[in-house]
Amino acid sequence: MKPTYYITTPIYYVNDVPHIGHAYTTVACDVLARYKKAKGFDVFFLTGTDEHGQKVEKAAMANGESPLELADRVVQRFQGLWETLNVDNTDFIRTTQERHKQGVQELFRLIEGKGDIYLGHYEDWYCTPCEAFWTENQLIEGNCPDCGRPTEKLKEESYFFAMSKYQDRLLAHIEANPDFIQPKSRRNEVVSFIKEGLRDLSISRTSFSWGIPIPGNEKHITYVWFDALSNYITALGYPDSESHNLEKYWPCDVHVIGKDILRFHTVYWPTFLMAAGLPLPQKVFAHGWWTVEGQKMSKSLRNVVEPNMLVEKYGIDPIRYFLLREVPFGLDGDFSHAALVQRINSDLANDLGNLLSRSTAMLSKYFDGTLPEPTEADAVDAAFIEQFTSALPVIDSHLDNLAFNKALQVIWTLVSAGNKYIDDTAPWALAKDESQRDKLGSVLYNLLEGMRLVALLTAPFMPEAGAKILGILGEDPDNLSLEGHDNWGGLPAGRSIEKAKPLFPRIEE
Ligand code: ME8
Repeated sequence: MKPTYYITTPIYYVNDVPHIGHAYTTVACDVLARYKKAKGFDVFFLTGTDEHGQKVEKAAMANGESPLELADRVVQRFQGLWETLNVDNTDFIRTTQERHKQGVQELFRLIEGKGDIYLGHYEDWYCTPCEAFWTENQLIEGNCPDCGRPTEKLKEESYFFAMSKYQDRLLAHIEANPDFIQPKSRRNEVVSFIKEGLRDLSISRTSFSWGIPIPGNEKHITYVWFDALSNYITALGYPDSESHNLEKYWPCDVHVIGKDILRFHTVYWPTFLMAAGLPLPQKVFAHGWWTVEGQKMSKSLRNVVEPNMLVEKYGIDPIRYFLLREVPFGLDGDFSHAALVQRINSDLANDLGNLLSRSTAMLSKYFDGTLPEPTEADAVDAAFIEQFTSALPVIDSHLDNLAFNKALQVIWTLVSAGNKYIDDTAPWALAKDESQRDKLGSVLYNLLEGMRLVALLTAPFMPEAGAKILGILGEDPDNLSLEGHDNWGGLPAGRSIEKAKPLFPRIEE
């Protein structure tokens, strides 16, 4: 049986349309999902939408539509974008789906049955126009931090989850599993937060109605984070499923999230799971945030980067590449058009595109496009080949650590090695000397075989380019498997390979 790999994105709120930040998380997960598939894993890659809660209810009201109408409309924007970006998710969960609703209610019942959910009162400062509760610390001179109007102390009946009970167990788990929260700086942040003391968590609301009713007391709806976090198991069919996906894929290998929702995933979610007697996720990785041309992305600044526009202008693969190459995953980064154009022109058009054009053009010119048999490798050839074989495990370990930019750096050292190999071996000089014919043949074989491996390694990041290069090399563009295909020497001599057209056009701005 194949080993399994379960990876998730956050489920995105439908009160906002998708932007570059959402694309970032989802593409990152797609790259890992594709890579693990290529390595022979049975992959379950989940994304979806978070459709309940007051924010969605309000956005719908402002638009004069029902929350579900809003959700039905916006979910298409997300699904459409993932299709455009070549995101190959296994499932897409919407929290308004019946399967999810049932799972959430079951999880509530289970935890309640174990005695970790109780009915009490939630008391805080309430802003009636905003329909929002605020803690004393959040108020600005006693007024609502959002609208500035006066607030009043209000008591609302609420169900509570006994989160405080799990404080020590959670800390012990984090200590015993150093990889549970990544990167390390985030882990320290969570540990300090827990050490300040966990309070029981209000997990129901009565002040609005757009949510999953609490079983047995329908005056209450489920708090949106209890609802949303459960998606990671309801999508697998929790509490049980004919597909047995829960037994097969849970606990997940990694929840990939933005740093904004770290606490929900590393404090709330694990303690819910502990209460339910379910295993915890293996890893939660919080990536950084993108700013745009140095500024925070916001509707009011009108600087929200719309991924569809970028794709139209620059293409899918370059955007996918840029997002993961530019900034170390885990750190904040800045999106700028200049940086994007620079990456496309130098890494893609110059380095990768030129290597393919030069190699196939020389094969055409010197061997009529027929791949020669490689003869014995001399020191230069051996060193070139060795770079490829030694790079594979390094790339593998970088991807296991979600160090996408490092993995790409290593792949690009191979691309550079190819260009340097051409300069060092000077095929044009070898071609002038008939006695060097075998040597010339080996050089071209090695270049194109290197190209094949580069294509396979690049394919998770740039599926179109990867498949295109493989097609040019006469390989099956649908077979992106790295299992048994990542050994040196896969290209059969004698094959016809045509001169490639430029893979990435240079962007002139
Ligand atoms: O928080 N840079 O949904 P959401 C990088 N529904 N990533 C960004 C970003 C930026 N500027 N802006 C958003 C929610 N993101 C909840 C999640 S999960 C059980 C429920 C990404 O629509 C990042 O991954 O606000 C962040 O965590 C996510 O979008 C938040 O999406």
